Amino acid sequence: MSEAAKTLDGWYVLHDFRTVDWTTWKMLSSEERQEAIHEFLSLVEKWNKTQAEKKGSHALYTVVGQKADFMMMLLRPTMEELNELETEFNKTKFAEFTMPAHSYVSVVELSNYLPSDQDPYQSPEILARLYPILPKAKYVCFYPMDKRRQGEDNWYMLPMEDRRSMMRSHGMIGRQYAGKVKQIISGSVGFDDYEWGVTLFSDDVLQFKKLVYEMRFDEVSARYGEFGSFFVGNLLEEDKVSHFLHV
Ligand code: 76R
Repeated sequence: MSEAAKTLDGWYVLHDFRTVDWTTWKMLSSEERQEAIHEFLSLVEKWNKTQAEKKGSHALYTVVGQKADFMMMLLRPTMEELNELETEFNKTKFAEFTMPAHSYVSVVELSNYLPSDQDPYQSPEILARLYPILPKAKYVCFYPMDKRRQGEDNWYMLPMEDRRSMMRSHGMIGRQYAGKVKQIISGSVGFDDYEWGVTLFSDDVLQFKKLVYEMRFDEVSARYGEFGSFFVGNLLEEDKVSHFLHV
C-alpha cells in the first residue's frame, strides 16, 4: 500500500447554491418582500457576529449562468453547526422562494506533501489557512475535483515521493498567482461526491481562467485531475441584497 497523505483539517464547509423563484417572489406584496429580506439580513447579521468572534466565516455571491442564482458559502467548527445554519435558512420566509440548486459538503484541508518541521498548530499562518476568514473578493469560482484512479493513471497507487514531487510543481504554479488568487482546498472524501472542493477568490475574474488553464498543463492536473461542474459568481454585499431581490 502507498503511504497515505496526512491531512490537517480545519473548519467544515457548506457551499449552498440556490435559485430564486422569481415568479412567486413577484406575487408577494412589497411589504412582504421587505419583511422577508429583513429576516434574511438578520440571519446574515448573526453570521457576521460569529465571524467577528472567529467562530466561523461566510460569503455571499450571485452566480452567473443557469446553474444557480446565488451561493452561500458557510464555514463552521462542526458539522452540526452547518446543519443548523442550513435548517435555519430553510425556515425563513425568503427560503420559501428559493429552490436548492446544488450543495457541497467538505472540510478545509492542508496536506503534508510539502512538509515543514514546525508544529502546524503553533503556526499562525497555518491556523489562518485552516480557519480562514473569507475575503471580500469581487469574484468566486467553485468546483469539485477528484484524483484519477484508472488503469496506469492511479494517483493513489503512486509512491509518496512521486506524489510529493508533483505537488511541488503544482504549488510552484499556484505561487505565481499569489496576491491575485486566494484558494481554499477542502477535502470531501466520505462527505460528498468528489474528493475535494476548490474555492478560488479574486478581484480579477480572468485570473481564474488563467490559473486553472495553466494548471491543466501540469502533471497533477493533466494526468490525474478530474473535474465536476464549475460555478462562477460575483460578490453579493449585504447592502446589495435588497437591490438583487428588488422586482
Ligand atoms: O498548501 C500549500 O500552499 C502547499 C502547496 C499546495 C498543496 C499541498 C497547493 C498550492 N495546493 C495543494 C494541494 Mn492546490 N489547487 C488545486 C486547484 O484546477 C486544477 O487543476 C486544480 C484545482 C487549484 C486551482 C489550486 C491552486 N491543491 C491541493 C490539493 C490536494 C491534493 C492532494 O492532497 O492530493 C488539490 C486537490 C489542489 C487543487 N494550489 C496551491 C493552488 C494555488 C494557487 C497554490 C499556491 C498557494 C500559495 O503558495 O499561495
